Amino acid sequence: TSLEKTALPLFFGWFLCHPFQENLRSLAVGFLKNLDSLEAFKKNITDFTGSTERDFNLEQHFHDKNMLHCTTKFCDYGKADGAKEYAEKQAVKESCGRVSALVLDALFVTPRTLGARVSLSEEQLQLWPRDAEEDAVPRGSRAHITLSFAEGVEPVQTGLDLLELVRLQLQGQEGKVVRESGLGPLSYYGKGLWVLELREPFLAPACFSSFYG
Ligand code: 2AM
Repeated sequence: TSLEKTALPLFFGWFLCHPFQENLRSLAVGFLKNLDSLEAFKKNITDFTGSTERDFNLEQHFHDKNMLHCTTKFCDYGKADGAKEYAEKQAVKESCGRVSALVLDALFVTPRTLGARVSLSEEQLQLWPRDAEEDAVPRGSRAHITLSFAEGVEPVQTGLDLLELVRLQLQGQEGKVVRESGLGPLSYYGKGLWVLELREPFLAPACFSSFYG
């Protein structure tokens, strides 16, 4: 019915429970500070600044973002393909309001976005849409939390940046380990893509819900 159509949200996803939002933000700020101070990062600064040489500060490059979450289905109030079908799935209906633990196993940064990679459990994959990524990558590869993005960047970009990393890794590229930090190895993959693989994953309880905005 038309009434149901109007009920489709902007998106569905897992929303980080409160103290964990702050903890993750702190982790991300530490990551940026660390990266900013690295010689290897400075050497490749034109990835971020273009050809121009100028004062550059990673933390100022990225805006703070509130309400940290992992999007499952972007519905665009029903305009996105498959939005209605997704909203009507039994698993989706039953899961609204449920809390599960998200496993964050890496932080990544590009000139466009700052994100955390999420490794979904079998149960969480039940809520992952079929059309989130193409067949060439394992299901759930795109799952992430956007921590921030640079000015002028579209919100959809973080997932695309993560998919780029996944593709590189599937091709056998490992990146160049630039530093062994306390949290894990920090690698450079070229073209401004930096990845911190977390030795100890960050566990974040998160509530599955729709978001209307
Ligand atoms: P995000 O998941 O990387 O944060 C509202 O814009 C939310 O939906 C944001 O969380 C955003 O990105 C996500 N989003 C926006 N456009 C999208 C798209 N075309 N495909 C998938 N997710 C999208």
